[in-house]
Amino acid sequence: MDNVEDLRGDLLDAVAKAEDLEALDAIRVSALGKKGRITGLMKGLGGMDPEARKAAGQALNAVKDEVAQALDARKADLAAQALEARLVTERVDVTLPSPGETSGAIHPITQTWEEVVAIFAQMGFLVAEGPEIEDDFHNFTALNFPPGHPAREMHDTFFLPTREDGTRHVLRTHTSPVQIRTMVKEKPPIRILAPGRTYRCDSDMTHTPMFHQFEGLVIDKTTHFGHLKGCLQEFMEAYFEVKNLPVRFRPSFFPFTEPSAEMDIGCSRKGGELKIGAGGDWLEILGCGMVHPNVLKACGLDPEEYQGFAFGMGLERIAMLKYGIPDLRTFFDSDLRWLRHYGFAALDLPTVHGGLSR
Ligand code: 2NM
Repeated sequence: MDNVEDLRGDLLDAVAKAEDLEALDAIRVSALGKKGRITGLMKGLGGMDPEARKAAGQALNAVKDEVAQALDARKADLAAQALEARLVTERVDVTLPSPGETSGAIHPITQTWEEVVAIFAQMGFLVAEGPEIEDDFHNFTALNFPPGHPAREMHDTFFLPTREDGTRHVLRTHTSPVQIRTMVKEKPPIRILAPGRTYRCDSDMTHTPMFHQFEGLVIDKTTHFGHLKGCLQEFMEAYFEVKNLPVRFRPSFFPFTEPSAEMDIGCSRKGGELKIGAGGDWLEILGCGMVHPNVLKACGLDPEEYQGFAFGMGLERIAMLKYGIPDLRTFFDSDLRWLRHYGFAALDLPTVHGGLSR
């Protein structure tokens, strides 16, 4: 049978020398487990006479407590050492400069948004924003869509549940309601850019239920179609970084403008590759026109006194053209490989003077 003093020495020595939590656990089992050495001695107490049993029992209990305490203390030491080792290897100096290669990137929609804002801001436009949930007046009626007009169906509108007062709100189908809100609130001259999310119940290869639009509005006393042409030509040349870009305007129809036009820019499609610039081919790029007198009236402006132009374009479309992104739906997939490929360096913000893109 084990001598209690020798056993105590053996166990405390082993505990002190244990290098990791596994070794420590093996010692605990060998001492205090079902078949452990201390447990074995405890079982032996039953065969002793009462006097000897009392003395041996006390001694054994004392050793048992001491070993248990040593095990706990060593376990805490090892845990502290492990933490210390981790802190050394995982140390981060937050004051060091960025290593340059960071895992985050600016989404091409954000990049394009900032580029377009920078160009129009340079021309003196203010950015205006508004709610994405709109009422019928701001999304349709004020824009010269009479109730029941078939053009309302053209828009594949998302309708919200009818409210208690009988009104039915919509997810805005364009950012034009922002222009309406501005004309209602402010006196001309008005020069605003309305960027934002828009929604249409449509989903296929070339449509997503949410997409981004940039609309612009200029209202003053003598603003005319020549101003529209010059403004949009200047924008296209700045955005696509092409001088003397050929442009043309074709007649079109929108309820909210008269006359209405579609703007094309020059391009070449040689060898199946699309290139913006001179080249004999044309690419449809945006819709525009002179604001309809009914729209001005709906906003409380006198069409005999004020006139102006408006335009609208899709942000995804102009981003795809500039950055060679072939599939619209990939903008919304949150695919990290795609984001790393098409993303932009953070803090590399576009300015007209500093260059719009890398
Ligand atoms: C377009 C095309 C043409 C437009 C008109 C207005 C408003 F509010 F002034 F009437 N905002 N936006 C407009 C005009 C939008 O998008 C293709």
